[in-house]
Amino acid sequence: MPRLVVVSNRVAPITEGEPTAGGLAAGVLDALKQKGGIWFGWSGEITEGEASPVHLERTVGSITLYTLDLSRRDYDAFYRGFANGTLWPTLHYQVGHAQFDWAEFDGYRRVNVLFARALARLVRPDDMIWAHDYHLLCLAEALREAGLGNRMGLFLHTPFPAPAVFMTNPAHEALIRAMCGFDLLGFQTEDDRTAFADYVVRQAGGSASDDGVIGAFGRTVKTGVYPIGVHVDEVRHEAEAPAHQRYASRLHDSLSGRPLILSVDRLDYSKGLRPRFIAFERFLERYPHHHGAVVFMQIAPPSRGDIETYREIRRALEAEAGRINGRFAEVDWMPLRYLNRGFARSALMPLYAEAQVGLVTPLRDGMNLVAKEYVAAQNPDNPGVLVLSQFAGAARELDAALIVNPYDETGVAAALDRALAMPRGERIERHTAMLATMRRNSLDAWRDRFVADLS
Ligand code: ADQ
Repeated sequence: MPRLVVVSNRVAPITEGEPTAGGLAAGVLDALKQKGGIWFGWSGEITEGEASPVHLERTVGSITLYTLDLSRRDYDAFYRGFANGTLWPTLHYQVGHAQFDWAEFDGYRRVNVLFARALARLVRPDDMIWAHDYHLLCLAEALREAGLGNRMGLFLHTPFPAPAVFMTNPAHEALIRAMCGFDLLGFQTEDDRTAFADYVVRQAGGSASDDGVIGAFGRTVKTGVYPIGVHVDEVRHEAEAPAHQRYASRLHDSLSGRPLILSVDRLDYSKGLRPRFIAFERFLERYPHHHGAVVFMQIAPPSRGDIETYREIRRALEAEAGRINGRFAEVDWMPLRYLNRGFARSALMPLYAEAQVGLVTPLRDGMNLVAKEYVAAQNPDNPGVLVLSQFAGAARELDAALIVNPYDETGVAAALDRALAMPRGERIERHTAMLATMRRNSLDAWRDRFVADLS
């Protein structure tokens, strides 16, 4: 049986017998457990000299984890530079945050080649290679240059933007040409897939047929839509697990019966945290009957802290949180709780279950698993309400949420007021519809469909 070789920028820390993190890690791990195989990626370590050779990280059952360390120079150009300073903002339509430097693009390609050469020594001719995300757009091209003829697929976890946005990146053509080195390109939504096909047809003179097959740069590539999901029952189970209620019960006690609006994100400008804080302020201005009667909690651990834009957004949020609380707080009520830290998954799911409103308002998001986890964690007999950005991939499936435009702060404020007043019957109806969709598009379905199409 062909093995599966998974390649992602980072390999998730996994230990036998312990629950894994959400999303990518859980989905990938299930696939590897079924088929056996290799997971390869960067170790997270930086060496002061050259990149290290591949080393065996760990063997977990039938899965072998291999990693390599990056040199400082590669880390700066590839990871901090092109991947997170250029591609991430561009793919999320945030071109104002995107920098561009050809030397960083060279570094990005250099690391893709480094990965490819390392992989060439690990894979067998009939292995299937499944690459993940925007760090590895040039991997298949580099693998083919290294002489590999394996089946190769890429799943893009981020959005793929409209061609006019993608073309603000001066390396756009080289990137699309490289992406066409894969046999299968998977996207989160039909919007993303169509945007890619549009580029191929209108900018690259290629072809796109109704069944998703694309012809460009002398290659034929299948494209498909594979919305990533969650293990619905597992999330609910975790949300209720008696052993993990420590934080949830402290939170519950501190609320003294007040309803909770909850947001959980990595601290990233694409997640729309600042406009969300302003929308909450607008909500307090326009609906004063909620004063003293509701609490908004934002959980946002810092991410990518060595990139200046990320330090800026952190400073801006701290200032906004202080200003809003200073303006509205009472001696016995603090409207906004801002927690600059992460929680273990086992503690997070019970927190979702405490919240009457899940507020998920990214400016753009490939999918957004927090939205799905929030829905899955709810008590079906008395569920909370999801307020969801129209620009999250999840909005394509979860159309029974209260859908908002995150740029419309007044609209978000109105949705919060509506969510807090929503009768139980309507909440159950919306929740039931979302849960049914999420069961259809589960994490298992995501993985099985991608792997089946790749093979
Ligand atoms: P992310 O941008 O990281 O992922 P998201 O999908 O919301 O965004 O979160 C991934 C996981 O991280 C979730 O399982 C969530 O529980 C966890 N997480 C998020 N914030 C956390 C916090 N503050 N504390 C603890 N855990 C937290 C990228 C894309 C998304 C896409 C996923 C998967 O940007 O659009 O949904 O990959 O494809």
